[in-house]
Amino acid sequence: MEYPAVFLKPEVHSLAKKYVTPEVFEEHKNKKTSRGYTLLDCMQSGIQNLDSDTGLYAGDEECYTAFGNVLDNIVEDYHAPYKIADGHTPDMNPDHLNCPNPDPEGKYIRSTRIRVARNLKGYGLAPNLGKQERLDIERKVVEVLTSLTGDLAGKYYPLQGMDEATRQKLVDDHFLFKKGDRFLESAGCNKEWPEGRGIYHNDAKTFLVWINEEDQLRIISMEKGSDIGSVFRRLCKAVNEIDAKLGFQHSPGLGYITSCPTNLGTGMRASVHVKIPKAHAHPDFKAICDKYHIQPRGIHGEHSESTGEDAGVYDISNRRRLGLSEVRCVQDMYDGLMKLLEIEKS
Ligand code: ADP
Ligand code: ILO
Repeated sequence: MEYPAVFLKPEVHSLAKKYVTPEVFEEHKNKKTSRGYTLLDCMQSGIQNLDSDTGLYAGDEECYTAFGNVLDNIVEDYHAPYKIADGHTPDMNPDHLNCPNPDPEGKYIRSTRIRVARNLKGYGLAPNLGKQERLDIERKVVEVLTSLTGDLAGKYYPLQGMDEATRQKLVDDHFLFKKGDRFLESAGCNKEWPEGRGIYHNDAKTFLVWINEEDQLRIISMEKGSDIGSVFRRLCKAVNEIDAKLGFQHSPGLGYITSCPTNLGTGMRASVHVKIPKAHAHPDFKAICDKYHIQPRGIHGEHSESTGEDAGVYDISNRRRLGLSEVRCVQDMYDGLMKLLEIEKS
């Protein structure tokens, strides 16, 4: 097993390159997790995508501890100033949130969405799942989801056999994932696509669960407008009920375990689609985003741009996920959003 020579190219700036030096690689290259995953397996996405920022995915929970300090270093660098020894404390109590509707007249905010990533205890993570395991996970999760009641009651729509027009409409309307991007492809998350993948949702499409994409579950609450409290309340209810029935992979220092180290902790991304052309053009836009720990994206998912009739509409979300509670993640998004709205209005 050779150190990936492409990492020596100057354009590679990933955290994987930073922490897996040739010496470190030599030290850990022959180690395997009990599910047979190696450090080189974890690094595939960064090797095949030289523009990666992180450049590494875990194939199972054990990867986070199997290769000396490599993953700890990557986690602590991405989630700085958090230290794994500090410990991560969850809080999914919606009563602790203080987010009065930021745009009751609906002038700026089109929609609000909060998602968490979760994986079931006793299984590998997406890059290292066999076909049968993926199908088992799908069956177990669907069984629990279809037992939910009230506003969480809905139906499961498997990707296998879904007609193309329905699938495309779900993607265009921001409900469904696209086929995993090149990063996920090279991490091994797209194997046997689309078998075992699908989406559960209620009739109103305000509660949705993606099954077997980058993580086994992406639990999503979303709605038009800007009632962040309502979106968070629905999410908490759903996540707490599902957790009680299935049990999620979790560790005291890493929080909820996810395949991408950037999602560890809460696994949460709380976002609004908001029209802020002026704030976006402001010279301090990036500095404000950094100060408030928020991240701007185009509105068609990560790595997308906002163009055409969507020009000026951005996806604004929390950037921090580990070492702070779910409540605090939503609060980060809210505080940053309020600052951007203040600039937009002035
Ligand atoms: P994530 O990692 O949170 O799933 P993506 O950026 O890949 O993020 O987005 C997934 C889908 O969710 C995309 O279709 C995106 O447009 C949609 N989405 C994200 N935030 C919102 C929002 N606030 N309102 C409506 N749709 C959203
Ligand atoms: N693997 C990519 C993307 C990392 C963060 N995004 C997601 C979807 N996990 C990279 O290393 O740049």
